[in-house]
Amino acid sequence: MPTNVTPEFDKQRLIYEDTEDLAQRVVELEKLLSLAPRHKGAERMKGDYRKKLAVLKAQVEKKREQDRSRRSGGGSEEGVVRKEGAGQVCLIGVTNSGKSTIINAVTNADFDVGNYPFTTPIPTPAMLTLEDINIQLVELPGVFDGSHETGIGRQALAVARNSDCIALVIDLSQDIDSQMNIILGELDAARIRLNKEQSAIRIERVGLGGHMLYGAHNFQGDIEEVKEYLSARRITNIIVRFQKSASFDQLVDAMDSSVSYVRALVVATKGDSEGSEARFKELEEKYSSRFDIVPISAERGENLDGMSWAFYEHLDILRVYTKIPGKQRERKPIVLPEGSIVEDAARKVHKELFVERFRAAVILRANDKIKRRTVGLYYPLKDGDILQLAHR
Ligand SMILES: Nc1nc2c(ncn2[C@@H]2O[C@H](COP(=O)(O)OP(=O)(O)O)[C@@H](O)[C@H]2O)c(=O)[nH]1
Ligand SMILES: [Mg+2]
Repeated sequence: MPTNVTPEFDKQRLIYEDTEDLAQRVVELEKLLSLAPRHKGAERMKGDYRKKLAVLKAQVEKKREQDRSRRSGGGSEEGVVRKEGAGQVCLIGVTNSGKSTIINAVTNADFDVGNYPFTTPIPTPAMLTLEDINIQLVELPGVFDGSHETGIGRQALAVARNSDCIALVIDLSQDIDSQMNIILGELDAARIRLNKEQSAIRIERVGLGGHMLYGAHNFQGDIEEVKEYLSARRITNIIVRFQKSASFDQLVDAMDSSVSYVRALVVATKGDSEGSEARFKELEEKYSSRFDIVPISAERGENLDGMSWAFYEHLDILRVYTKIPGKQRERKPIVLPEGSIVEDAARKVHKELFVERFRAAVILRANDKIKRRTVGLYYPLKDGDILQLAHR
């Protein structure tokens, strides 16, 4: 090889070549690339290694997928709790962290509370009424290190994956890090990503056209690596849009339909217990950049309203009240995803009348500068809007 390389590089090359385990090969090859010379003459060699790296990563990923589908018996999601109400929040935490007590405190439920492990062996729902809507709370069985490999744990995580929001319940009377590590580790193992931007990469499988990669400047790496990866996975036609800065790992996630993205927050409970203040501070220091953290004491009933509204906020929904001119608005709202427009509400009221024969809509916003506005079908709605629809 004409390229001048360092002795470290040569040594690493031997290590890499002698490594059999696929995942370890990836590690060694990445190390090798980091040791490669920076001058122009080495570009070609580095390019070859990068291609190899992409192929290796694809092989590792494929193997993981195979293992996964074998473990989960084909990936069917059994035991998912039927959703009811405006949205579902599931509570996940280690055993005895206080999940049942929280649910009992804000719903009519009467879950067993115990100072012994695994009081709640299956995902159990209860309804929280918040003003004029219902939010379904689901207690998941306590997680522990490796619980995703047990039947109960798998079932629990299947519920979490399908949920609208995950509340990480942290017991402030105990060590923070060990609880966080277990919960985050188990969720991660179940391929559930929390509060992650799903939209950094958009994937579209198409019939022809080859590898169409857009926004390549947003890819944190060599775009050739992406092409190699796709080829190694035998994907010939695909559109990949890098809409925001994204890493190779994010691409792998985006390609994998088994990864799910769920909104999450932390409920820090037992705020009445000894040492809870210091632990709460620690929790905030370490995790407030990733999660909203809501401190409560379920036993003393402290900040339960704050917690309930935090759930609401994390469901990313809005409430719209329809109104017939001259009458009071409807008491029960229509619940829609945030970002919905007049048409979405009209569709729920009566599609033929108010969408197909739509004439106009009036939005009443009591707290707005403009209290009454006439709008079209595509007008964006806000939480609390009162909506009058008129048809032809
Ligand atoms: N001091 C205090 N103890 C609590 C609080 N919430 C729950 N506990 C206690 O923690 C233990 C476990 O509660 P439980 O709700 O069964 O936990 P789960 O296993 O997560 O459902 C029980 O002994 C509760 O009395 C709280 O806010 N403060
Ligand atoms: Mg319980």
